[in-house]
Formats: sequence, structure tokens, C-alpha cells
Amino acid sequence: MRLVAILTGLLLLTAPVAHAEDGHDLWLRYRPVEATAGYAPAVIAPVADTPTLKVARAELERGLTGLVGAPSPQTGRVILIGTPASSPAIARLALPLQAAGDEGYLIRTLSVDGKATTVIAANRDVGALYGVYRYLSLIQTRQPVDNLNIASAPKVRLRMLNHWDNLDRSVERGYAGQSIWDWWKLPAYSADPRYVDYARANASIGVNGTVLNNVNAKSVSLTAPWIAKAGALADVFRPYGIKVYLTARFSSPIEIGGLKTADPRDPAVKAFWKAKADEIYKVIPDFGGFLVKANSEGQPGPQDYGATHVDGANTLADAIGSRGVVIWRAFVYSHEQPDDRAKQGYSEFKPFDGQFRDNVVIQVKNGAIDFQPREPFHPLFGAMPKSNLGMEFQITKEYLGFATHLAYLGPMYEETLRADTFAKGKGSTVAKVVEGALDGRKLTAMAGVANIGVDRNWSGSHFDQANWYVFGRLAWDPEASSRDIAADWARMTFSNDKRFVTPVVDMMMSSRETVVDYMTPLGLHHQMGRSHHYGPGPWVSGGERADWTSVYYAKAGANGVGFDRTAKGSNAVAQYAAPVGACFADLNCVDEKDLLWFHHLPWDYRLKSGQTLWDGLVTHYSRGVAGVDAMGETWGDMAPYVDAERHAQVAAFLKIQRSEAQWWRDASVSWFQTFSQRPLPAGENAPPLSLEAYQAMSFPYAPGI
Ligand code: BDP
Repeated sequence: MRLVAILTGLLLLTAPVAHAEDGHDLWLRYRPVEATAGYAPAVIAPVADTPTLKVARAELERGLTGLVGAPSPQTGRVILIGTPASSPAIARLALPLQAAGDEGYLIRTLSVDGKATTVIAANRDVGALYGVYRYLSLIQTRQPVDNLNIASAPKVRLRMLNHWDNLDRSVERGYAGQSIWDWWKLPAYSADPRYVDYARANASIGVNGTVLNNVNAKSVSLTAPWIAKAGALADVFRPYGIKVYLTARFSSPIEIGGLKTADPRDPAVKAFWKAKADEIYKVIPDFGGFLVKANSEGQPGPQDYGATHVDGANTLADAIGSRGVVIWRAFVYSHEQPDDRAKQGYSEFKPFDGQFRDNVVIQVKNGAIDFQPREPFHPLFGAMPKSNLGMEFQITKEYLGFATHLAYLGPMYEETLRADTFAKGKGSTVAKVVEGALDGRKLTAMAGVANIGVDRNWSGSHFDQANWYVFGRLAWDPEASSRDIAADWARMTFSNDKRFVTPVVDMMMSSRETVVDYMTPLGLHHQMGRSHHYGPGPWVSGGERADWTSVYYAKAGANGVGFDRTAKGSNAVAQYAAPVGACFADLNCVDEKDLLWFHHLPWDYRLKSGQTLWDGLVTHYSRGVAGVDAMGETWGDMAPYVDAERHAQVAAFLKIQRSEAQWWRDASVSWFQTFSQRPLPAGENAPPLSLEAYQAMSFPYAPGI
């Protein structure tokens, strides 16, 4: 017994003090810096007694204590946080805070009363909170903090997460477990520490709004008991500068209002929405507003009554008034689109430019189809200068291998944001549209479909945390570099050792292209299984509606492959500004990465590499598989720099990804070969996949399981 006790005691003594690294801390992982790093503890000056400044101070104390040790008066260093209104000391400094706006901040090293002082100042409390997170990140990424002169302000006003969380806690297209909203226990129990950690994580990257529920909405979420639940969450998030929004099902006036119609022109319907908004604002005085998916994928909408998107959006916008916004999605998919689903959003919305109320944001997905691994930018960007146009990215990887495939989405977001719409000549980038800079718009927005669930690591995999992180950082500054952001994330989340940072950032930066290669190379798109969206889908499309399938989008046949969107085909290119459309339509100009998005080409078409299209396609698929092998090797080498627990999970997921990349490659190659009827290039092989073999590999997504 004694021996056991002694051994146990020894084990306890040698066990690491820190709790297991399960990823729950995200990038707010305030582990001690190396002694050599040269940071010293500091004293945090008292702050004004406001909820946000109190959390700012608490976060700073928590971060500094973890990173450099408990605040100590001995060092003679002081950190002063606040606004001129709340802190006479800051007011006396007369800092140039105009450029900081409502949410920005200044961080300066100054001498105040003879003491070296780091001043984190803002016009509003929330700016000071953002400044605190920035200051901590400097230490987390080992940058000098002794002589600071930083100014930062967000370029986009609404930086929001869209949760596709259902009221039964399932999450549509969520791969990180159940919804973190524990509706059953709300509003009584809102003290779940997860809610605070969620708010901290979001505030740390500047996210200032959250839509709690699924765009495929339920009316019941707008009834009193559910408004109270949302209100309890809003109370938790408020100090962190995060507003709560709700989705609104368009037919709510019928379903919960007892009306016979939801026609937005009907006075009783208008009155319903006004009363509903008033009811919500009584409970949530800073309610952000409604997000609406209407007349898309079977959801109800104004068109059901012969009314328009303008009628629908404006009715809700009038109900909300100056208190908030209505975010109306331009993702409209209906069965009626005759020739090309890529054209529907533009066709339905462009004619209404200038007719939406000032508090309406039209939320447009990054591409014209649907969150594919690669899409050219959506033609609505730049095409509606008299409307508020927001960006919708998907953070959850519905079409990029869920949580098990490693794909850093920063380069994908950046590719879209940097694309040039040419709407007002060269330099009219999508980022400039989203920032409102191109058309002088003030109400700007960027939304990300969240990848968050109850999994300990929040996102289902450690690397998917990076996608949440990069979304927030790009929403703050759509022109920031996804590589720099990846480096910050890797340092804050894992290690500052450059033997880790350099290879891992390189791996992250190429990871999305690797996924594109094994799933949808050369501009192919929508090749996944129709319902699960996980594996390759060519064979399961039999019997489905032709216009919803991989068959429809690939247009493969004996004569070639690809979707002709030139004037000879659907002419979707005409929805872009003239120079852009002309380039997409011109084989000498279009980027090969978008080739089969815009062109239907013969199998023997010559690629720039000199390969035929058929050979090149196969080469891309194989390159994708090789890319996953390379990631596996890189990650294997990282074991010395990463705790065993997180290292093992990433390694295991890379193995899954490896076998599924092969699955994608083999299925796609053997399917396309049935059309190309050409031999595989030298050195390549692919087992011909029967429907049965394909379905066996689809486990657990195969029909009937
Ligand atoms: C599609 C998803 C579907 C969503 C839809 C949307 O498969 O679950 O409801 O997008 O954005 O990609 O509304």
C-alpha cells in the first residue's frame, strides 16, 4: 500500500501541471513564454466599472498571468485600459482616437506620470477589449511590446457567425457535435462556462454578432419562450460586444400569428412583424435583427404570394426600423431555374438594386453555386452599388471533407476577397465591395457559417479552429494576408518554434488546393454525393433531379467535360463586368483553375502544361492524394513541438483524409474514364469502381444505414 501511495505521489509530482491539451483553449492558450523571451509582468491600472472594461481587464490579467506571470508592482510597468469618457488618465493623453471609430483601438507605449505605460485606448469600451486581445496576441506570437504604436479599426461593420443550429440541438452541416446552445436549460441556466468562452473567442477575433439558429428556420423560435432563451444568451454575450440575431421563417405570420397569409404587402402581416420585433426588443434591447432565407430550397418567401424579395425584405426592415437590420440572403435555389443554377441569384436580385431599405443587407455567398472547394466570385459583387451587400462564407467544411479533412480556408476566402470585379475599373475588388469602400456604403457585413459544436475542441478538429479564426480576422480586415493569419494562429494555438511554424503554415496554405485537386480540379464543382456532401457522388445520382446532381454540373460525355457558361452555353459570363466576363469566356485568358467552370472542352484539349485535358485531370486527382501524403509526413515531423494528445488526433484524421482522397480520386477517375474512353496516363491506375464498391466506401453515408 505504502509503495503504491509513494509511487502515486511521485507520478502526481511529475505529471504536467497543465490540464490535458484537448484544444478547448483555442488560440487563447495562455501558456508561459520561454524565460528567454524577455517579457516582464506589469500592473494593470484599475478600470472604470463597466461590464466590458471589467471583462477586458479580467482577460488581460488572465492572459498576462498565464504568459508572463502574475501582475507585479515591482516591475514599474503599467497597462492602462479604457476610453476618454471612462478614464481621466486616458482623457488627459488626448490621443488621436478619431480613426479608431466605434470599435477600433490604439495601443501606445507612453510615459505616464513617469512610468512606462502601455495605453490601450478606444472610443468605446468594446474597442478597448479588442485592443486587449491584440496586445495579448503580440506576446502570444512573441512580438516586442516595449515600444508600441498600433492603430486598428474594423473595415466591416457586422462581423457575424451564422449558426445553422436547430432547436433540437442538431446542427445542419455541423461536424463538431451538437449545438452549444443548450436550449432545454435556457433561459434559467445561462451560466454554462462555454457561453463565456464562446464570447471570449469571438471577441478576440472581432466577431460582433451571432445568428443563433438555422437559416432553415422554425417559427417557434420567434415565440415568447424562445425569445427568452435568446435573451439569456444575449445577456452573456453583451459585455463582449456581441449582438444576438435570429432567423425568421417567412411564414411565421401564419404559423405563430394565426393569420391566413404571410403576404408581406398585407397590413395584418406587416403588423405581425412589427409586433414581433417590438416583443423581441423588449427582451433584447440591442437585438441585432433578422436573417432570412426566403424562396430557396423550398423555404417559404414573398414569391409564394406573387410578391418580391424587396416586398419581403422591406416589410421586415420596417418592423425592425432603426433598431437593427434585416439580412436577406441571395442564396436562392429553386427548381425552376431553366438553364443554369449559377445564374439565379444575380437574375433575381440585380434588378432590385436601390430598392431595399437602408437597414437591409443582401447576404451573398462567395460563389454563385454553393460553397464549393473553389468557385469564381459571385457576380452580384460589384453589380448592386445601391444596396448593402454582405459576404457569406462557410466556415464549416460541408464541401471540403467535414471535420476530418485538413483544409485551411484562409486562401479560399482571400482568393474571393482579392478577386477583381472591375465594377468601377481595375482594383474594384470583392473586398472593396464588402468594405463598402467601392460604393460608399456604411452598412457592411461579413458572415461565416459556424463550425462550432459541443466537441471539446469546438470545431471537430484542431485545424478547423483556424477557419473560425481566419474568418474573424478577415472580417475585421478583408485585405489581410491569410498566410500571416495562419502564422499567428499556429503560434498561438501550438508553438512559436520556427521549426514548427514554417512547415505548418506552408502545409496549411497548400491544404485547400490539395482538397480541390482530389475533389474538384480544373473548375469542376458539385461532384459530391447529393445528400451527404462528403464523398464523391457520380453514381448515386441516378433517379435524382438532373439539375441537382454531379452529372448536371460536370456535363461529362464522349465529347468532353465541363459546364459551358460562355455565350454558346448558359452565358453566365455575361453576369460579370465586361472585362471579367470576357476573360472567363476566353480560353487564352481564363485561369485554368476555373477552366471547366466556364467551358465544356474535349478530352484532348491541350492544357498549358502540354498535357491533354484527360491526362491533366487525372494528374490533378493524383496530385491531391500525394498532397495528403505530404501533409501526413510534415505532421509526423511535428511531434516534438506538439502535445501528444493533439498531435495524435491530427495524425489520425490525416490518415482518414488519405484514404478518402484516394476514394475521391479513384471514383472520379474511373467515372470520367467511362466518358473519356482514354487510357490513363503512364504511371497512373485506378480500379474501376462499381456502384456497389462506391457505396461500400460511402459508409456511414451509404443509403440505408
Ligand atoms: C447548402 C446546404 C444546406 C443549406 C443551404 C443554405 O447544403 O444545408 O441549408 O446551403 O445555405 O449548401 O441555405
